[in-house]
Formats: sequence, structure tokens, C-alpha cells
Amino acid sequence: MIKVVGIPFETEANFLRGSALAPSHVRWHLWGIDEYSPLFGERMPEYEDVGDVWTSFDLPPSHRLSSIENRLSEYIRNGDLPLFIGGDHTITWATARALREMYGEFAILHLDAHLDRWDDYGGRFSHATVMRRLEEEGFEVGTFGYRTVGAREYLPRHGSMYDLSGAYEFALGHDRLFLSLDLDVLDPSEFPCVSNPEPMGVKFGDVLNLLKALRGKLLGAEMVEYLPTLDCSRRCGSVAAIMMRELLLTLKSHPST
Ligand SMILES: [Mn+2]
Repeated sequence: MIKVVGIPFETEANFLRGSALAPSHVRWHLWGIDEYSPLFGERMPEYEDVGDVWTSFDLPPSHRLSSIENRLSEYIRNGDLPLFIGGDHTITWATARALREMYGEFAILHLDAHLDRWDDYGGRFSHATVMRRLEEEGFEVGTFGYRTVGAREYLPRHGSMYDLSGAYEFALGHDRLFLSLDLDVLDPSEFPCVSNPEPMGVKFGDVLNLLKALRGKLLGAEMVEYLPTLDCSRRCGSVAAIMMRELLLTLKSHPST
């Protein structure tokens, strides 16, 4: 069964706040879009929305992440294909580790304008350090579509700058993948409602083409970093909801569904 889990989590390390509001906003927009995907030629599949994993903003990020990680095993049963809706990117520390506990090893296909490989950025656990932390934990992470490198970051072993070209090869080499989609991988002209926009981004269609190639390979996926607080025109919410529809359809083709 495909399970949708909202994770309304963000830390003080963000330049702009609001990503914790994204799960409810994306669901609300999903109610308003067409169920049919021209890309896949299918309607949105059945899924169960299990609600949000709530943690108090007052607790330290590491405590909150541990709590989320532990509780995810109550929401997801073996054989489920989860779609996590963040929240900021820090949630991957919890989502990827909970999934590995359940399903064993897999690689992380990471789409992002940023590398998220600082050692410390407002603390050891933040949206800008999470991929480094996961690599330290033994995860293989390929980062595609990035277009900025922080002063104390390192380049990924698998990655492509400005486009998603390297992601196809990465996907060919792995049958078990978790997709971590930071919406800021999209060009700001298409998706401006993010905390740290970077120009020269990829197009929505580029991500959709990649999703087609990922069918049958994903054990789960997540979509993070949408800021409803910037979305006065509500256009980003619709785009995020359409992305969610396509992610659900990508998960649907997994042999276990
Ligand atoms: Mn990012």
C-alpha cells in the first residue's frame, strides 16, 4: 500500500520559515487538481494518508528526529511504499534511517539545488548538513541538479551540476532507491516558494521525465522544502500537488503494490 505521511518539521537554521506548514497545504491543493496524469496516462493511484508525525518545535532537532524515526515504524508496515511530505530537508535523517531499518540497504537519489553537505550549519542536524550525516552513516547518496557549493562542503561522488543527466546512470546502477526531492531543484521561475532559491535550475518536465525512468525502483520518496508562507499566488501549492500526484504514480509501479 502507498502511504502518505506528513512531517511538519523545520529548524531555526532555515533562512526563511514555513516549510512545516507544507503537508497540510499540499494536501489541500491536491484536492483541487485533476487526478489524471497526462504524463503517465493514468489516474492517481489509491493511497492511505496516515496524517502527520507531529513533534514539538521546542525540543532540540536531534530529539525530534529520533522521535519521528521511531514513530515512522508505527505508520509504515513492511511492504508499504511511503511518500513523506516535509517539512525541511532535515527530515531525511529520520525517513531514510527508518526505511533502512525496515527494508535494508538502498541508495538515495537526491535532487536538490544544494549539496546539503555542511558539517555544521546551525548545528549538526539541519537542512544543510543532512546528506553529509547520512553518508557518515554509510548511505550512498547521489546528488543531481545542484548549482552551488558551500565553502566547507565537498563534491558528491555521484552527481551532476545544473542538470539531472547523472541521475539516469545512477538509477541504472541501483534497483533499490529512495528519492529525496528538494523542490528547490526546480528553477525559481517555476517554483519560487523555497527558502534558498538558486537560478539555473531544472524544469518541472525534467523531473517528470526522470520519474518515468524511476518507475519500479523506488522503495519510497519524499518531497521537501515547499514554503506556503511565500505562496501568495498559491501557484507553488498547485505545482507541489501535481508533483505529489506524479510521485504517487511513480511509486505505484513498484512490484509490491
Ligand atoms: Mn536545497
